Amino acid sequence: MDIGLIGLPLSGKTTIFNLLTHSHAETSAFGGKAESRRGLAPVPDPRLDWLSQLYHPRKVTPAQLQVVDVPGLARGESQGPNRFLNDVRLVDALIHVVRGFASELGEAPKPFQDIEDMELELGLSDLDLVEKRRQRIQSGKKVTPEQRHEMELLDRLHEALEAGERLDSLDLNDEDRRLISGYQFLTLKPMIWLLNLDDETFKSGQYPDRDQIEEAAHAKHIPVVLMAGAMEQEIQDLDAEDREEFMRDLGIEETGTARLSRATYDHLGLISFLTAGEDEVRAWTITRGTLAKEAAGKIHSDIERGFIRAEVVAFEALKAAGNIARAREQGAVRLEGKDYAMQDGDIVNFRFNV
Ligand SMILES: Nc1nc2c(ncn2[C@@H]2O[C@H](COP(=O)(O)OP(=O)(O)O)[C@@H](O)[C@H]2O)c(=O)[nH]1
Ligand SMILES: [Mg+2]
Repeated sequence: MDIGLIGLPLSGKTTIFNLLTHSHAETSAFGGKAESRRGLAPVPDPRLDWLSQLYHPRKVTPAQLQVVDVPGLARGESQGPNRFLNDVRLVDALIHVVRGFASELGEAPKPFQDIEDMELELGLSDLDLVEKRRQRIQSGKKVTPEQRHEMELLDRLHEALEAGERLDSLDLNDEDRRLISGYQFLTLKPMIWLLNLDDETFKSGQYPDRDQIEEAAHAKHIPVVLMAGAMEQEIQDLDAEDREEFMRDLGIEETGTARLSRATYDHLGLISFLTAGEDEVRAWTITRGTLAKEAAGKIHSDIERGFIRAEVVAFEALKAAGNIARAREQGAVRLEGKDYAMQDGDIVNFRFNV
Protein backbone atom coordinates (compact mmCIF):
# COMPACT_ATOMS: atom_id res chain seq x y z
CA MET A 1 0.00 0.00 0.00
CA ASP A 2 1.42 3.35 -1.06
CA ILE A 3 0.09 6.51 0.53
CA GLY A 4 0.85 9.90 -1.01
CA LEU A 5 1.13 12.97 1.21
CA ILE A 6 -0.01 15.96 -0.80
CA GLY A 7 -0.71 19.57 0.06
CA LEU A 8 0.29 23.14 -0.54
CA PRO A 9 3.89 24.11 0.28
CA LEU A 10 4.51 24.68 4.02
CA SER A 11 1.45 22.73 5.14
CA GLY A 12 3.63 20.31 7.10
CA LYS A 13 3.93 17.36 4.71
CA THR A 14 7.57 16.72 5.53
CA THR A 15 6.82 17.05 9.24
CA ILE A 16 4.10 14.40 8.93
CA PHE A 17 6.32 12.23 6.72
CA ASN A 18 9.04 12.34 9.38
CA LEU A 19 6.55 11.42 12.07
CA LEU A 20 5.14 8.48 10.16
CA THR A 21 8.48 7.09 9.04
CA HIS A 22 10.45 8.01 12.18
CA SER A 23 12.95 9.92 10.08
CA HIS A 24 14.36 13.39 10.43
CA ALA A 25 14.37 14.82 6.94
CA GLU A 26 14.77 18.56 6.96
CA THR A 27 11.59 20.59 7.15
CA SER A 28 11.67 24.05 5.75
CA ALA A 29 9.95 27.35 6.38
CA PHE A 30 10.56 28.17 2.72
CA GLY A 31 9.02 25.15 1.04
CA GLY A 32 10.82 21.87 0.69
CA LYS A 33 12.80 19.95 -1.88
CA ALA A 34 11.55 19.43 -5.40
CA GLU A 35 11.95 15.65 -5.15
CA SER A 36 9.47 13.14 -3.82
CA ARG A 37 10.75 11.17 -0.88
CA ARG A 38 9.65 7.63 0.00
CA GLY A 39 9.74 5.87 3.33
CA LEU A 40 8.19 3.02 5.27
CA ALA A 41 5.77 3.85 8.05
CA PRO A 42 5.37 1.20 10.74
CA VAL A 43 1.72 0.82 11.76
CA PRO A 44 1.44 1.21 15.55
CA ASP A 45 -0.25 -1.87 17.01
CA PRO A 46 -0.46 -2.44 20.78
CA ARG A 47 -1.27 -6.12 20.13
CA LEU A 48 2.31 -6.61 18.99
CA ASP A 49 3.56 -5.23 22.30
CA TRP A 50 1.40 -7.66 24.25
CA LEU A 51 2.51 -10.60 22.12
CA SER A 52 6.15 -9.61 22.55
CA GLN A 53 5.75 -9.79 26.31
CA LEU A 54 4.38 -13.28 25.90
CA TYR A 55 6.88 -14.70 23.41
CA HIS A 56 10.02 -12.58 23.88
CA PRO A 57 10.71 -12.98 20.16
CA ARG A 58 14.04 -12.27 18.51
CA LYS A 59 12.28 -9.88 16.17
CA VAL A 60 9.12 -7.76 16.14
CA THR A 61 7.91 -6.63 12.74
CA PRO A 62 4.98 -4.23 12.50
CA ALA A 63 2.84 -3.86 9.41
CA GLN A 64 4.13 -1.11 7.16
CA LEU A 65 2.67 1.42 4.81
CA GLN A 66 4.83 3.07 2.19
CA VAL A 67 4.43 6.84 2.26
CA VAL A 68 5.53 9.35 -0.33
CA ASP A 69 6.28 12.97 0.59
CA VAL A 70 5.31 14.80 -2.56
CA PRO A 71 6.67 18.30 -3.23
CA GLY A 72 4.06 20.99 -2.59
CA LEU A 73 1.55 21.66 -5.29
CA ALA A 74 1.29 25.39 -5.92
CA ARG A 75 -2.10 26.65 -6.98
CA GLY A 76 -2.90 26.18 -10.66
CA GLU A 77 -0.09 23.70 -11.19
CA SER A 78 -2.02 20.59 -12.12
CA GLN A 79 -2.53 21.71 -15.72
CA GLY A 80 1.09 21.75 -16.77
CA PRO A 81 3.46 18.82 -17.02
CA ASN A 82 4.04 18.53 -13.31
CA ARG A 83 6.10 15.80 -11.75
CA PHE A 84 3.99 16.03 -8.64
CA LEU A 85 1.15 14.39 -10.52
CA ASN A 86 3.25 11.56 -11.90
CA ASP A 87 4.42 10.64 -8.44
CA VAL A 88 0.93 10.86 -7.07
CA ARG A 89 -0.81 8.88 -9.82
CA LEU A 90 0.78 5.63 -8.71
CA VAL A 91 -0.22 5.69 -5.05
CA ASP A 92 -3.19 3.78 -3.60
CA ALA A 93 -4.49 6.56 -1.41
CA LEU A 94 -3.93 10.23 -0.72
CA ILE A 95 -3.53 12.14 2.51
CA HIS A 96 -4.05 15.85 2.00
CA VAL A 97 -2.04 17.70 4.64
CA VAL A 98 -3.85 20.97 5.29
CA ARG A 99 -2.22 23.87 7.11
CA GLY A 100 -4.20 24.76 10.21
CA PHE A 101 -1.53 26.85 11.94
CA ALA A 102 -0.31 30.40 11.28
CA SER A 103 2.68 30.13 8.95
CA GLU A 104 6.08 31.50 9.87
CA LEU A 105 5.43 34.24 7.36
CA GLY A 106 2.44 35.22 9.49
CA GLU A 107 -0.31 34.03 7.16
CA ALA A 108 -3.44 32.97 9.02
CA PRO A 109 -4.64 29.47 8.18
CA LYS A 110 -7.48 29.11 5.69
CA PRO A 111 -7.92 25.36 5.61
CA PHE A 112 -11.29 25.21 3.85
CA GLN A 113 -9.98 27.33 0.99
CA ASP A 114 -6.91 25.10 0.73
CA ILE A 115 -9.08 22.00 0.65
CA GLU A 116 -11.31 23.43 -2.07
CA ASP A 117 -8.28 24.49 -4.10
CA MET A 118 -6.74 21.04 -3.89
CA GLU A 119 -10.00 19.30 -4.77
CA LEU A 120 -10.28 21.61 -7.77
CA GLU A 121 -6.73 20.84 -8.92
CA LEU A 122 -7.27 17.10 -8.63
CA GLY A 123 -10.59 17.34 -10.46
CA LEU A 124 -9.10 19.44 -13.27
CA SER A 125 -6.29 17.00 -13.70
CA ASP A 126 -8.77 14.11 -14.01
CA LEU A 127 -10.87 16.14 -16.42
CA ASP A 128 -7.81 16.71 -18.57
CA LEU A 129 -7.20 12.96 -18.75
CA VAL A 130 -10.81 12.24 -19.65
CA GLU A 131 -10.75 14.77 -22.46
CA LYS A 132 -7.48 13.49 -23.89
CA ARG A 133 -8.79 9.94 -23.90
CA ARG A 134 -12.06 10.97 -25.55
CA GLN A 135 -10.14 12.75 -28.30
CA ARG A 136 -7.93 9.74 -28.86
CA ILE A 137 -10.92 7.42 -29.31
CA GLN A 138 -12.74 9.92 -31.55
CA SER A 139 -9.73 10.37 -33.80
CA GLY A 140 -9.33 6.60 -34.27
CA LYS A 141 -10.48 5.10 -37.60
CA LYS A 142 -12.94 2.60 -36.18
CA VAL A 143 -14.74 2.66 -32.88
CA THR A 144 -15.00 -0.82 -31.39
CA PRO A 145 -18.01 -1.78 -29.25
CA GLU A 146 -15.75 -1.73 -26.21
CA GLN A 147 -14.62 1.78 -27.08
CA ARG A 148 -18.23 2.84 -27.51
CA HIS A 149 -18.87 1.59 -23.99
CA GLU A 150 -15.81 3.43 -22.77
CA MET A 151 -16.98 6.65 -24.47
CA GLU A 152 -20.29 6.44 -22.64
CA LEU A 153 -18.44 5.96 -19.41
CA LEU A 154 -16.07 8.84 -20.14
CA ASP A 155 -19.08 11.07 -20.78
CA ARG A 156 -20.38 10.18 -17.35
CA LEU A 157 -17.03 10.94 -15.74
CA HIS A 158 -16.79 14.20 -17.64
CA GLU A 159 -20.20 15.30 -16.44
CA ALA A 160 -19.40 14.51 -12.82
CA LEU A 161 -16.04 16.29 -12.92
CA GLU A 162 -17.53 19.37 -14.58
CA ALA A 163 -20.07 19.48 -11.76
CA GLY A 164 -17.18 19.49 -9.27
CA GLU A 165 -17.82 15.96 -8.02
CA ARG A 166 -15.17 13.45 -7.15
CA LEU A 167 -15.12 10.31 -9.31
CA ASP A 168 -15.37 8.15 -6.22
CA SER A 169 -18.87 9.54 -5.72
CA LEU A 170 -20.03 7.70 -8.87
CA ASP A 171 -21.57 4.29 -8.74
CA LEU A 172 -19.17 2.36 -10.97
CA ASN A 173 -19.54 -1.35 -11.64
CA ASP A 174 -16.70 -3.83 -12.07
CA GLU A 175 -16.72 -3.48 -15.84
CA ASP A 176 -16.51 0.33 -15.58
CA ARG A 177 -13.66 0.04 -13.13
CA ARG A 178 -11.82 -2.37 -15.38
CA LEU A 179 -12.15 0.00 -18.34
CA ILE A 180 -10.62 2.94 -16.48
CA SER A 181 -8.25 1.14 -14.15
CA GLY A 182 -5.25 2.24 -16.21
CA TYR A 183 -5.88 5.95 -15.78
CA GLN A 184 -5.19 6.27 -12.08
CA PHE A 185 -7.72 9.06 -11.65
CA LEU A 186 -6.81 11.14 -8.63
CA THR A 187 -10.37 11.76 -7.39
CA LEU A 188 -11.00 8.02 -7.49
CA LYS A 189 -8.32 7.36 -4.90
CA PRO A 190 -9.34 7.14 -1.25
CA MET A 191 -8.65 10.50 0.39
CA ILE A 192 -8.06 11.59 3.97
CA TRP A 193 -7.93 15.21 5.06
CA LEU A 194 -5.26 15.67 7.69
CA LEU A 195 -5.60 18.99 9.48
CA ASN A 196 -2.24 19.98 10.83
CA LEU A 197 -2.97 22.27 13.78
CA ASP A 198 -1.04 24.27 16.31
CA ASP A 199 -1.06 22.92 19.85
CA GLU A 200 -3.77 25.21 21.22
CA THR A 201 -6.21 24.56 18.41
CA PHE A 202 -5.55 20.85 18.61
CA LYS A 203 -6.31 20.79 22.32
CA SER A 204 -9.54 22.78 21.95
CA GLY A 205 -10.63 21.01 18.76
CA GLN A 206 -12.03 24.35 17.57
CA TYR A 207 -10.06 24.62 14.38
CA PRO A 208 -10.67 27.30 11.70
CA ASP A 209 -13.48 26.61 9.19
CA ARG A 210 -14.51 23.56 11.17
CA ASP A 211 -18.21 23.56 10.21
CA GLN A 212 -17.54 23.93 6.49
CA ILE A 213 -14.85 21.28 6.52
CA GLU A 214 -16.97 18.79 8.45
CA GLU A 215 -19.89 19.34 6.14
CA ALA A 216 -17.79 18.84 3.01
CA ALA A 217 -16.09 15.79 4.51
CA HIS A 218 -19.44 14.26 5.34
CA ALA A 219 -20.84 14.92 1.85
CA LYS A 220 -17.76 13.42 0.18
CA HIS A 221 -17.25 10.59 2.67
CA ILE A 222 -13.75 11.78 3.48
CA PRO A 223 -12.36 11.14 6.97
CA VAL A 224 -10.86 14.13 8.78
CA VAL A 225 -7.93 13.52 11.13
CA LEU A 226 -6.70 16.25 13.47
CA MET A 227 -3.05 16.39 14.37
CA ALA A 228 -0.58 18.81 15.90
CA GLY A 229 2.43 17.90 13.78
CA ALA A 230 5.04 19.95 15.58
CA MET A 231 3.93 18.74 19.03
CA GLU A 232 3.75 15.13 17.82
CA GLN A 233 7.35 15.40 16.73
CA GLU A 234 8.31 16.46 20.25
CA ILE A 235 6.36 13.55 21.71
CA GLN A 236 8.01 11.08 19.36
CA ASP A 237 11.49 12.32 20.18
CA LEU A 238 11.03 11.61 23.90
CA ASP A 239 12.01 8.25 25.34
CA ALA A 240 9.17 5.88 26.21
CA GLU A 241 8.78 6.85 29.87
CA ASP A 242 8.81 10.60 29.33
CA ARG A 243 6.48 10.16 26.41
CA GLU A 244 3.82 8.48 28.52
CA GLU A 245 4.03 11.15 31.16
CA PHE A 246 3.95 13.97 28.61
CA MET A 247 0.92 12.47 26.89
CA ARG A 248 -0.85 11.94 30.21
CA ASP A 249 -0.28 15.60 31.10
CA LEU A 250 -1.76 16.65 27.78
CA GLY A 251 -4.65 14.24 28.13
CA ILE A 252 -3.75 12.39 24.92
CA GLU A 253 -4.27 8.65 24.90
CA GLU A 254 -3.02 7.83 21.48
CA THR A 255 -0.38 9.46 19.29
CA GLY A 256 -1.46 11.24 16.13
CA THR A 257 0.51 8.72 14.13
CA ALA A 258 -1.55 5.89 15.60
CA ARG A 259 -4.81 7.71 14.88
CA LEU A 260 -3.76 8.50 11.33
CA SER A 261 -2.71 4.90 10.68
CA ARG A 262 -6.00 3.64 12.01
CA ALA A 263 -8.00 6.09 9.89
CA THR A 264 -6.01 4.99 6.85
CA TYR A 265 -6.62 1.31 7.60
CA ASP A 266 -10.34 1.88 8.08
CA HIS A 267 -10.77 4.03 5.02
CA LEU A 268 -8.86 1.61 2.77
CA GLY A 269 -10.64 -1.44 4.16
CA LEU A 270 -7.43 -2.91 5.55
CA ILE A 271 -7.01 -5.28 8.49
CA SER A 272 -4.02 -7.00 10.08
CA PHE A 273 -3.50 -10.61 10.92
CA LEU A 274 -0.69 -11.63 13.23
CA THR A 275 1.86 -14.38 13.49
CA ALA A 276 3.56 -15.03 16.80
CA GLY A 277 6.35 -17.23 18.04
CA GLU A 278 9.79 -17.13 19.62
CA ASP A 279 11.40 -16.21 16.31
CA GLU A 280 9.18 -13.35 15.35
CA VAL A 281 6.01 -11.53 16.26
CA ARG A 282 4.64 -9.87 13.18
CA ALA A 283 1.63 -8.06 11.72
CA TRP A 284 0.59 -8.53 8.09
CA THR A 285 -1.65 -6.19 6.14
CA ILE A 286 -4.52 -7.61 4.08
CA THR A 287 -7.76 -6.22 2.73
CA ARG A 288 -10.93 -7.02 4.65
CA GLY A 289 -12.50 -10.21 3.31
CA THR A 290 -9.20 -11.85 2.29
CA LEU A 291 -9.50 -15.64 2.53
CA ALA A 292 -7.12 -17.77 4.57
CA LYS A 293 -5.31 -19.30 1.63
CA GLU A 294 -4.61 -15.96 -0.01
CA ALA A 295 -3.51 -14.49 3.33
CA ALA A 296 -1.01 -17.35 3.60
CA GLY A 297 0.45 -16.17 0.31
CA LYS A 298 1.36 -12.87 1.96
CA ILE A 299 3.89 -14.78 4.03
CA HIS A 300 5.17 -17.05 1.29
CA SER A 301 3.83 -18.41 -2.00
CA ASP A 302 4.79 -21.95 -0.86
CA ILE A 303 2.47 -21.65 2.11
CA GLU A 304 -0.38 -20.60 -0.17
CA ARG A 305 0.32 -23.39 -2.66
CA GLY A 306 0.66 -26.10 -0.03
CA PHE A 307 -2.10 -24.73 2.21
CA ILE A 308 -3.76 -27.36 4.42
CA ARG A 309 -5.40 -25.51 7.29
CA ALA A 310 -5.10 -22.35 9.32
CA GLU A 311 -4.90 -22.61 13.08
CA VAL A 312 -6.53 -19.41 14.30
CA VAL A 313 -7.06 -17.69 17.62
CA ALA A 314 -8.49 -14.22 17.98
CA PHE A 315 -6.08 -11.84 19.72
CA GLU A 316 -8.65 -10.91 22.36
CA ALA A 317 -9.32 -14.58 23.13
CA LEU A 318 -5.61 -15.27 23.55
CA LYS A 319 -5.21 -12.22 25.72
CA ALA A 320 -8.15 -13.28 27.91
CA ALA A 321 -6.74 -16.80 28.22
CA GLY A 322 -3.23 -15.52 28.98
CA ASN A 323 -1.34 -18.00 26.84
CA ILE A 324 -1.82 -20.36 23.95
CA ALA A 325 -2.07 -23.56 26.02
CA ARG A 326 -4.92 -22.17 28.07
CA ALA A 327 -6.57 -20.76 24.94
CA ARG A 328 -6.46 -24.28 23.53
CA GLU A 329 -8.04 -25.73 26.66
CA GLN A 330 -10.80 -23.18 26.38
CA GLY A 331 -11.45 -24.21 22.79
CA ALA A 332 -10.52 -20.74 21.50
CA VAL A 333 -8.05 -22.11 18.95
CA ARG A 334 -9.90 -23.15 15.78
CA LEU A 335 -8.92 -24.94 12.61
CA GLU A 336 -10.11 -23.07 9.54
CA GLY A 337 -10.11 -24.05 5.87
CA LYS A 338 -8.89 -22.15 2.83
CA ASP A 339 -12.16 -20.21 2.38
CA TYR A 340 -12.19 -18.76 5.87
CA ALA A 341 -12.45 -14.94 5.75
CA MET A 342 -9.64 -13.59 7.89
CA GLN A 343 -10.58 -11.26 10.75
CA ASP A 344 -8.62 -8.33 12.11
CA GLY A 345 -6.38 -9.51 14.95
CA ASP A 346 -6.46 -13.19 14.05
CA ILE A 347 -3.30 -14.89 15.24
CA VAL A 348 -2.56 -17.55 12.68
CA ASN A 349 -0.40 -20.58 12.28
CA PHE A 350 -0.66 -21.91 8.74
CA ARG A 351 -0.26 -25.63 8.20
CA PHE A 352 1.06 -26.43 4.78
CA ASN A 353 2.72 -29.06 2.74
CA VAL A 354 5.40 -28.46 0.13
N1 LIG B 1 3.14 25.74 14.37
C1 LIG B 1 3.30 24.66 13.62
N2 LIG B 1 4.24 24.66 12.68
C2 LIG B 1 4.39 23.56 11.92
C3 LIG B 1 3.58 22.39 12.13
N3 LIG B 1 3.96 21.46 11.22
C4 LIG B 1 4.95 22.03 10.49
N4 LIG B 1 5.22 23.29 10.92
C5 LIG B 1 6.24 24.23 10.38
O1 LIG B 1 5.85 24.62 9.07
C6 LIG B 1 7.00 24.74 8.21
C7 LIG B 1 6.83 23.85 6.99
O2 LIG B 1 6.81 22.50 7.41
P1 LIG B 1 7.19 21.33 6.39
O3 LIG B 1 6.92 20.05 7.09
O4 LIG B 1 8.56 21.53 5.83
O5 LIG B 1 6.09 21.61 5.27
P2 LIG B 1 6.00 21.08 3.74
O6 LIG B 1 6.50 22.22 2.88
O7 LIG B 1 4.53 20.86 3.50
O8 LIG B 1 6.81 19.84 3.63
C8 LIG B 1 8.19 24.36 9.05
O9 LIG B 1 8.78 25.55 9.51
C9 LIG B 1 7.58 23.55 10.20
O10 LIG B 1 8.36 23.65 11.37
C10 LIG B 1 2.61 22.41 13.16
O11 LIG B 1 1.87 21.45 13.41
N5 LIG B 1 2.51 23.57 13.88
MG1 LIG C 1 8.37 19.34 2.40
